[in-house]
Amino acid sequence: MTGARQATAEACSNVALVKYWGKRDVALNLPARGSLSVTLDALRTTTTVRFEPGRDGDRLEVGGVVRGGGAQARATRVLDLIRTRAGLTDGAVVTSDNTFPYGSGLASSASGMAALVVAGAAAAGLELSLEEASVLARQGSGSAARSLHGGFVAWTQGERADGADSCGVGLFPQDHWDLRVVAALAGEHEKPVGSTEGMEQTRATSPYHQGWLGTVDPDLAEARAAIEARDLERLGRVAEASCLRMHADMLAGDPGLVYWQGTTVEVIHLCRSLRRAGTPVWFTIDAGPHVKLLTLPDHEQAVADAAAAVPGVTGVLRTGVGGPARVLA
Ligand code: 2P0
Repeated sequence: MTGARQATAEACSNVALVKYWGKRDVALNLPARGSLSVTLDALRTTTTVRFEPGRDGDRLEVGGVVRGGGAQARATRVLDLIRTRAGLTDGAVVTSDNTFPYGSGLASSASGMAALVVAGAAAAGLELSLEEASVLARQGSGSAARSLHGGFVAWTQGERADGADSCGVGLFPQDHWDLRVVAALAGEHEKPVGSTEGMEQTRATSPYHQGWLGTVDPDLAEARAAIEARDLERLGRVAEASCLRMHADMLAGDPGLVYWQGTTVEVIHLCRSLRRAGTPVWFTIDAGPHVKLLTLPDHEQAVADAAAAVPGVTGVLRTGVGGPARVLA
């Protein structure tokens, strides 16, 4: 092979409406249950991968800063899968930029891994379906499996030991429903425990873990039906329930995991008081302090203004439903 091979791709982040918390295989990032998400249009990662002949090792730069440690190891894990498939041995230079804060608890690993796989595969000359790309992205970060598709996406639990059937599947496309998500940022707090470690800690020590897992399949069916019917009240109820049950499971571990800050709780109460006053708005929270508020276009501005006024909220991001990951160049 002569010369460098290069491609650029973009992918959107996602937020789970029915959560993933617990693995059946840690090395392959295989989930104990499925999950369901909406792709987030305004939260994007753009990534360029360049395989350089003779280069030893990979170089990862995100937002102009060279990243080592776990971030680089995950990128290399995914690039190795691509190199093996393509019969390549060259190291890669990866440059990546986000439209939202990196490592802020807004799922930069989901859009990051999805964009890395799509750019890496294109640079290596591999033609992958979105499902095949999802299987590779999943091995970098579980939630990335859902960021290949646009719209509303299921990540299937799968049954195979090799994980080939555990990938993101598009349920409803981007234009199915104009749902809006307002993210209320509850400051910059270092994550006490990363998701991978947190899930294992919860699985090993929480007496509620089997109870949590038992809620997921019924919630998936309910969320899917609610999205199909474009029924925000129905979707909001199941999304809040899934979120709170997941956090109950985390809290019940030893030691319990507390990802919330005081501001997080204040935004929960704001959401419910807005709802009592007639605004259609429901919340969900991931492994961090920020609160994502689910609403409709006519109410997005009022929800964003109310969230921004909560003491401790350091910023508000607004987004609609995003499209699939794609090659740009
Ligand atoms: C989710 N989260 O469904 C859940 C809800 C956080 C809380 O997926 O270990 O970075 O790489 O598979 O995907 C965040 O965890 O974890 C996550 P790994 P990931 O969105």
